[in-house]
Amino acid sequence: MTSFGFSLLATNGAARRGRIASAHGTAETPAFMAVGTAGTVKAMTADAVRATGTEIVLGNTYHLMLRPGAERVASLGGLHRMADWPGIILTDSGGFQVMSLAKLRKLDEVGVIFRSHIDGSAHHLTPERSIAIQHALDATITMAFDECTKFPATYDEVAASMRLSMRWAARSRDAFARRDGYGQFGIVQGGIFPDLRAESAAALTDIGFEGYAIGGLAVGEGQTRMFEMLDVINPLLPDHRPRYLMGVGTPDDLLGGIARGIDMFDCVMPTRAGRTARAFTARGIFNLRNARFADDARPLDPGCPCLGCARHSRAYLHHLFRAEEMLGSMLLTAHNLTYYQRLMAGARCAIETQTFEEYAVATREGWARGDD
Ligand code: PRF
Ligand code: ZN
Repeated sequence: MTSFGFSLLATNGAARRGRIASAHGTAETPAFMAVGTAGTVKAMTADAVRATGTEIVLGNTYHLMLRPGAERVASLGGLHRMADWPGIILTDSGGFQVMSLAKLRKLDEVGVIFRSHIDGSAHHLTPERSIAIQHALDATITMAFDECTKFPATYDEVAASMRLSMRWAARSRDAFARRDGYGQFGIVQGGIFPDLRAESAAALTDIGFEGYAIGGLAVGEGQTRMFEMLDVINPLLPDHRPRYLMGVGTPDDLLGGIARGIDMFDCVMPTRAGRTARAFTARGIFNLRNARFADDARPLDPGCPCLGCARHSRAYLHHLFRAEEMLGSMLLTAHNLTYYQRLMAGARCAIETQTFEEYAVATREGWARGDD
């Protein structure tokens, strides 16, 4: 059995090209992970997800504990088996989703008590329970239980929230059952305060995790401040462990994150946009519902190998969305994930050839040029 590991294969400035090895296979980094909240990447079969070049799928403790229930997933052979995804699965720990989705939340030192957004039932999530649920789901990568500090917040509020997350991180580590090929990531918090970010990074590296995530960003602070925080945090994290920027982002956020040393990203953006007719392309973002596509016989994004681009016209995609046909969402989700994965593949190749900056510049130029 392979043990969980991260090898750094090349660097280009602060940008890193690496590989994650695990019990469920390998993943090339920088990596974009597809969001599969409820045990499915919405509108996609597992084969279709694989065909986009995706190597890691994300699952959510919060959603899966409520429906169908962690023990039920375990009795169905775990999330890999249930969802036909033998590859790497990373599960988020639940705290972030409780705060954004659940009702009647009450947070204290022990954990969070909340009511389900589905049926109003009461639940208690603690670091210990979150880690046990992620184990039952058979997550390859388990996330520590944290509080994503709201933005904006005062220095004292952010400090108290971050220190609670660090105590929860220690309890999450104690609760984690070490198994060959499985890993656990700690989550750096501390808002937009450099000294709190540094304190958090030090607390987590003292505990020692297989990887480190950066949480509490992309919550309204804006790209400039997010990038400033990455410049502060990344140099404080160990070189030989993967770094994951949670819930980010736009294609431009990914280029900026990679340039600053991030190895892993996840975001609902490509999948959610795909279901609402928005397409990411080499020439920027298109809304396929727009009337200008009604007679456009060209492929959506020439050179894209996805089904929608290889076999269909912009006019057909436009028609599918106007007619509210499910295939529109399916094809455009697959396209957007393919776009994100090709962007990452291009970045990996550019880092290897020491041309990442040129790659980023040329990619941004393509977006700015727009459609012909
Ligand atoms: N913590 C956790 N999950 C998250 C975040 C966080 O801070 C974010 C913030 N962008 C997204 N997902 N556990
Ligand atoms: Zn495509």
